[in-house]
Amino acid sequence: MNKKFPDGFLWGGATAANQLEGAYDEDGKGLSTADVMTGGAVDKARRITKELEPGTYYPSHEAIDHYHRYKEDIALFAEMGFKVYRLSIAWTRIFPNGDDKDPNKAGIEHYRALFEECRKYGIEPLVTLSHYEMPYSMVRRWNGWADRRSIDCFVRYAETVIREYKGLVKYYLTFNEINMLTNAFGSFMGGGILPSDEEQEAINRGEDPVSFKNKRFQGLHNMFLASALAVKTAHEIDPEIKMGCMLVGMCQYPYTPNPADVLAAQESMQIGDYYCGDVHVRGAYPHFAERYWKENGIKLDIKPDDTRILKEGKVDFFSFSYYSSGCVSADPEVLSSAGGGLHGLKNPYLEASDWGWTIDPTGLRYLLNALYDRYQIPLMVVENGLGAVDTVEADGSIHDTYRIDYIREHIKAMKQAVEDGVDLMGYTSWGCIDLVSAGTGEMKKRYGYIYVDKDNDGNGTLDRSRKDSFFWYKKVIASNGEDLD
Ligand code: BGP
Repeated sequence: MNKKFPDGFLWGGATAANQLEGAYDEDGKGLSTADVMTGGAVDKARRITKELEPGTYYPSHEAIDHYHRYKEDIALFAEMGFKVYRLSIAWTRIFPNGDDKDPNKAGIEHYRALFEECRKYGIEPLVTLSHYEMPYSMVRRWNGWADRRSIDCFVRYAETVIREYKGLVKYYLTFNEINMLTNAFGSFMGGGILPSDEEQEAINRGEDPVSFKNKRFQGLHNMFLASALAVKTAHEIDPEIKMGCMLVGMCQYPYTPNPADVLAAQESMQIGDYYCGDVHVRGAYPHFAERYWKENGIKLDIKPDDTRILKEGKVDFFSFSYYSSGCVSADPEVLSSAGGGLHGLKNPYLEASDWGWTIDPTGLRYLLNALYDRYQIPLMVVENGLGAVDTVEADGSIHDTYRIDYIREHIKAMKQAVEDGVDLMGYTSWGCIDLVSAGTGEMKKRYGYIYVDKDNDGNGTLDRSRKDSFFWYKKVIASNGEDLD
């Protein structure tokens, strides 16, 4: 069997405003959560400074200056043959404080020009409404998504942009990697939620205090409502618009065939993937939610109308990021000795990147099948790629064969899933142009087909150049995923 990628398959790349735009305070933009995060490294967490500290380096402030160079960058995407470009709108360019009386015209016009530039080349914009940033003013005043007031702010923002860009933008995602909120690590980037001093102390001891878990799960509930209302509104504005959710694709294997590990892995995917996926796709919490809330001391404020709102705002497609897989164990000894990180315990069968993320193309096929089994709506892989250090040769060339190998194997896995019968709409690899890492704030963790001359300390010309992977990906797109050599 050699089923091909469907005609019209959406090949392209993905970015996020706070990781590439820069111009953090230009043309009326407000301060966002990303703007108060310092640089970090693989072994050094990024700091959140409650005020901007003079002399501290904040990677988002200039990033790769895409705000001023978007025409050059989109021309390069077009040269690769992109059919789609996934980007996010900085909420703070439209509503600098979240609840401003009127939207900021300069912000609206900026994105209109950017979308028109994409359309000029026949590139379909795929827009994330909130990608790891929100107005910091909403955090200061009411701790971000922990408070229901954020719902109205988001819905007004979503409605404003969806109306403004009617006819220009057909595909939207509501929240980037919304399920990161199930994890303490994702609370600020994903939900603008800060722990109290007491909670922070417990987190520093490696705990996840009940009160903080409560804030995050309430935050998630508020975001689900906001997403559902945005979906409903978008469909009313233009029935042609397709709305998607966006999750971290969590692929979790049992560490051993011990039934206790198998069950632990199942539970991990239930909370990791299906808790958020079900609310978005089925419009209701899954069967296991109640027990989870009870056992974790989570008490949600669910209003009588909420159930109806969630039902009325089901998404049209399911999108997710996929970088790595992890293992789960029920054995405390393994838990303390196996090593690992964000994605789970380290899998002894897999190699890992320099940042410790295991490389597992088979996991992508596994996850595509698992998600399609459950949801039966079109899927899209909207992030995937290898964060790696690149070396620029004396003649300026960059031979990033490791990146080509990584992406090739993942495209093969997607093709297998298509042959399995999965309805897959498209693929946008992450960081198609080098940008700031979300996790570490570094520049040297590069994902791009396009190199950007800038280092971790902010030095460099910001000049763009084509890596070997640029020419390779161009061939992949031109052959609709057939020519992978
Ligand atoms: C996802 C985020 C992206 C992105 C990517 C790579 O979680 O949606 O914003 O940055 O991961 O992660 P990192 O930048 O930490 O390498």
